[in-house]
Amino acid sequence: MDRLNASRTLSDKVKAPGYTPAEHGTGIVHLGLGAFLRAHLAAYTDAALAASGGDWRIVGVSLRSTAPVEELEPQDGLYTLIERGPAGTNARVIGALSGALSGANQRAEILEAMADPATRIVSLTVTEKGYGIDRATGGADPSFPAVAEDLANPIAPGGVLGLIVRALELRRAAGIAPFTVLCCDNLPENGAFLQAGVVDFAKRRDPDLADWIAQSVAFPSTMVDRITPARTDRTLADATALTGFADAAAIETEPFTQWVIEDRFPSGRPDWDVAGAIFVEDVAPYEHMKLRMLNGTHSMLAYAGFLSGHRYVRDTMADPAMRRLIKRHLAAAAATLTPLPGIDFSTYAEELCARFTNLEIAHETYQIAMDGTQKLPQRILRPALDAHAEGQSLRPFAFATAAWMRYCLGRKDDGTTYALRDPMEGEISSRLEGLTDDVGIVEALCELPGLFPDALLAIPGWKAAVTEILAGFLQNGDVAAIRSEAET
Ligand code: CS2
Repeated sequence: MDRLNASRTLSDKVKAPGYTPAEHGTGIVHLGLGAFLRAHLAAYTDAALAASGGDWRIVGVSLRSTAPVEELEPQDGLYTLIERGPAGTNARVIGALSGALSGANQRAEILEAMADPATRIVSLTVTEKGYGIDRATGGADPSFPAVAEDLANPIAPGGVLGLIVRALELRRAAGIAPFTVLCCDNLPENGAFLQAGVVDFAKRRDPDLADWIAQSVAFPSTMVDRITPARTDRTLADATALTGFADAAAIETEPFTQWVIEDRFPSGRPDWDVAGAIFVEDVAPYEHMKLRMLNGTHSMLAYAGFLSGHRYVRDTMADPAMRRLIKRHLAAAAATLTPLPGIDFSTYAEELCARFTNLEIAHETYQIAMDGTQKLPQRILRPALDAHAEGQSLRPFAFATAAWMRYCLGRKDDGTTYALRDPMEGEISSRLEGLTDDVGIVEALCELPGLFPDALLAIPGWKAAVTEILAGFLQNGDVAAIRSEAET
């Protein structure tokens, strides 16, 4: 079967790019060449290129793996984006990617692309754990391997902070205006978060460069949203059926998409607004809404759902006990938010339930359960602190936390074992070694460095509630514990 590429005539079952990709130059280097870039930022850029043109195509960078490059290079960066929803399936071929590079063997080319005057934005989706920023101090984390390596060898960096700082240094030396840095990961105040990490990394190398970055580089915050499950064989088979060609880079997603961005792009940006992006002064309230309601509920349902045998998010919505807990969590998370003009949080919650119910999307609870230590603080623990400050019930947050702790044991009630897939996996397992009692498990996990805010641990009743719920899981089994929680 021939591969999809720029010389192919596509079948009429799929929408082709509304422009000639090769006529548009590169303006963006994106770090993190995964599914989310393809379903979100590249799709917005594709629509902006079709509507208003411009040299805004994207060079995608996979920091470690070469697989995305092998998928995309033979296809001239083209890939099929399949949207699946209750109203049917839509597919389009995206032309926004102008190239693909891998940090495994192309570090010099990556720096060259980032230092190129044509590059005006460096955007990122490297997941919460990919930055090497210490959440407690806000600075670069020298215990993170890529940070240590790049501090030792700053000329040929391979990590996020090292690459951004070196590329900015090269631009400054050559008298080229800096690029805008656009963090698109699910972290609160993600622009300020990345700025602090970058400036601190630069300070460890050259305080003067750090000052220049602090003063001249824009780091707008963004809220990104589109549920994008891992690709399956069905994705690839459907892409072939739709385009008429083999497509190793296809991706599937839901119809819903949202992007809220702070409009601080001193060197310009694509017309993402024509594709529906919303530009605002302050993204923080939107980020909190999405992180706490969508992602917080996702994490809760991932742990509880996985343990009770639900493979996909949609299955948890079909389980009456889980559905009640999902609704309870959405309401509790909403209650921690400051009002957002024009947004009704209960309508947003209903829309989220509809999205979670999407029968066409096979989003694995095990996928969402990954990297819990990186997700819990902003999704569950901070909201719990705010709920407490407002005199609201801590129970939904304690339940989510206890479900995560139960999940950390790495074994289902039926005896099957699974990998935690968390950067703190080794530390979690060694702390839990030999522990079987609820109190011991809660203590061991609460002491994980940098995870639980001291203020939360100091709240009378917090640990007791988590311990009581965990005891229910351990004594009665996961399904019974979840059912009984749904009745409280
Ligand atoms: C999910 C997110 O895997 C996860 O942790 O909660 O990837 C979620 O699907 C997206 O943020 C939706 O925009």
